Amino acid sequence: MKRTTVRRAGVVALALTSLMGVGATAEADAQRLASSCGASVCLYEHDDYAGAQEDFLFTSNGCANVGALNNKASSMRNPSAGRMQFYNSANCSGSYGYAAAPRSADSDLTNNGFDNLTSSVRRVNP
Ligand SMILES: [Ca+2]
Ligand SMILES: [Ca+2]
Repeated sequence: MKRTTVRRAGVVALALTSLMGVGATAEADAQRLASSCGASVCLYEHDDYAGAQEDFLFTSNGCANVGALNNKASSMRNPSAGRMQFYNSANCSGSYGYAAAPRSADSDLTNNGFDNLTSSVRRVNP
């Protein structure tokens, strides 16, 4: 099995989310809308950065397969300086169907024809 230089941070992010108190929900929601992505690129299950979140931390250019959110991502944040390409197939095979510019976010992938399709993400140079 080919090793990748990509480290998955999704488990950490989910653990932090579960530690937030009930009283902090409204504040947490506001914070989430402002920015909830501390990794290189983050996928969200629903539009407007809602639902489950999966984080990807790229330390170099490379490809990462989507885990729990495979074929479920409906919005994304890319706070990194890298351009990200989203693929319908695993292992970034074939041609990408969506590209995220550095420091960009998209609250709804539907208008890009890529709702619930992303199976892998590749970081490439801008
Ligand atoms: Ca979805
Ligand atoms: Ca797919």
